[in-house]
Amino acid sequence: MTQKTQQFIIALSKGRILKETLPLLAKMGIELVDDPSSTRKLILDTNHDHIKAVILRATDVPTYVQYGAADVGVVGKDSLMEHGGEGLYEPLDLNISRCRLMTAGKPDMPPVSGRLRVATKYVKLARDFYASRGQQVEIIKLYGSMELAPIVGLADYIVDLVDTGNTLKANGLVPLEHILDISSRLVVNKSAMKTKYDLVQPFIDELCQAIE
Ligand code: PRT
Ligand code: MG
Repeated sequence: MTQKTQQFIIALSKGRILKETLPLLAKMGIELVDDPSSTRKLILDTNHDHIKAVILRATDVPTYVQYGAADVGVVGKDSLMEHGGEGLYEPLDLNISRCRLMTAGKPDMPPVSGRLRVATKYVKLARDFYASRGQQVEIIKLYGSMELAPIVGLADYIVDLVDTGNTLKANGLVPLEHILDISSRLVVNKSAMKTKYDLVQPFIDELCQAIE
């Protein structure tokens, strides 16, 4: 009796991480059949019948992999830590889409009396950072354009990703405290690591070689 080949599903983060992940997959001999920038399909075929890819919002990648809807995923350390990482292994640092998580604000801010107001989409990371310094803060959850918040007086500071610093500068803000170095990681569903070991382990090994 022939055994049915198990499916292997890779969850990829949209945007800049996807752009940097596809060349790594190509080095491993995995290529998307559908063009991710034009297709309306949500489950994409690859040149391997048993390997499929789903392209998701970065913040959803850890959730898909945690629940086993995808076996592995590629996601920024920022999204991963904000998710919490339950049910996931993180075997590889892909060293792509690097940036820093920082606090930022207006230059020459006078000391804030009372509780700081901090705008961010990284509620958990921001709370942990200020808690570690014993600072009382009110976190204001935003979904984008964090740089606007200090300018219009919505918040005293922001917690956001910084790469070149150009976005902060263009908005009259300065980077202040460095919280965390960010890069993209491979995450693996903990039970897939056991039940699909013969697919997962070679994938990890080949991706590791592709990074070098
Ligand atoms: O999804 P969303 O629209 O909120 O983010 P995005 O479109 O800015 O980025 P996207 O979706 O392409 O990729 C997001 C992921 O890429 C993050 O989860 C990080 O892991 C990683 N990454 C690496 C970055 C950056 N570098 C980065 N510079 N994500 C976002 N930025 C943004 C930052 O938020 C700020 O607005 O770029 C701006 C700062 O860049 P500089 O060069 O001006 O400092
Ligand atoms: Mg985006």
